Amino acid sequence: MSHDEKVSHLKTQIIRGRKESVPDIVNSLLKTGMEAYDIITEICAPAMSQVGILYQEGEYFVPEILMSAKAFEAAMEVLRPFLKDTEKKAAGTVVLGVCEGDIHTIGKNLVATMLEAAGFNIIDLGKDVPAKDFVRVAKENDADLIGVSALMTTSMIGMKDVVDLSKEEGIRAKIMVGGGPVTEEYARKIGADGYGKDAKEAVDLAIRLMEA
Ligand code: B12
Repeated sequence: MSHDEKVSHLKTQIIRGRKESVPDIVNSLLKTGMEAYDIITEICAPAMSQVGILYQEGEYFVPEILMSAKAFEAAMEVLRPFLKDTEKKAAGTVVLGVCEGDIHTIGKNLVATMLEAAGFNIIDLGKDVPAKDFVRVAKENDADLIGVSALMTTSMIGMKDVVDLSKEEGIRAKIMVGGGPVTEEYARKIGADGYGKDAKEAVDLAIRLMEA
């Protein structure tokens, strides 16, 4: 199989939710010298976007999405160790989670992995996290940053609660937000300290906020 064929094969297998075949293709792409980060951003993430389109078009339902999510996770399991930088660049504690009412964890997990690779200490609160938990855990751990993820227009309103509550409680952690429906403009409107459109931007932003 040529390199291009492997790339398109991996994308197809994620879209079809064939998790069994994923590790072998990912390993063979790594052997060709493709960077783990590029495999994620150029193949795996676009495959999940395609799954979203198929769902929107009524072609896919939740069970199909879940199979694709598992195939994506199978790729991440192979790739995660390759993302770890030996030389830690940043130091800081980030409390990370998905807004209340939202169970989309894939993007948040990717952000966590990339931040960890950049040297951050991650406290992962998981999914469906109430605003008060973000703030309480940030306070208890004297966190530098709070990262809030939301994938639905209905859940992203919870981000404003995190911002408002952290101001009320006077905690020092800066707040960064991201996820499908979130925009730079929305982040500014709710008074968050920053917005990142993907995991790479999340890392750049976190480093910037630490320096500020
Ligand atoms: C996978 C998926 C699911 C899976 C989630 C599995 C899991 N473990 O996460 C399952 C099947 C469970 C699911 C369920 C549902 N889903 Co869904 N799902 C998706 C899908 C197809 C892909 C999301 C994804 O993983 N993308 C890949 C990752 C890598 O990208 P990402 O999440 O955007 O993350 C990147 C950036 O956004 C950013 N980022 C993310 N978080 C953060 C945080 C910070 C701080 C920063 C800086 C950056 C950042 O960096 C990430 C990495 O690069 C999307 C479609 C789409 N296009 O997004 C729909 C989608 C999000 N789902 C949708 C819906 C409607 C649902 C359901 C209501 C369906 C239903 N009828 O039950 C339920 C909701 C359940 C709930 N209460 O949350 C809608 C939301 C529409 C809306 N209201 O806005 C979407 C957009 C599909 C659609 N087109 O209609 N879903």
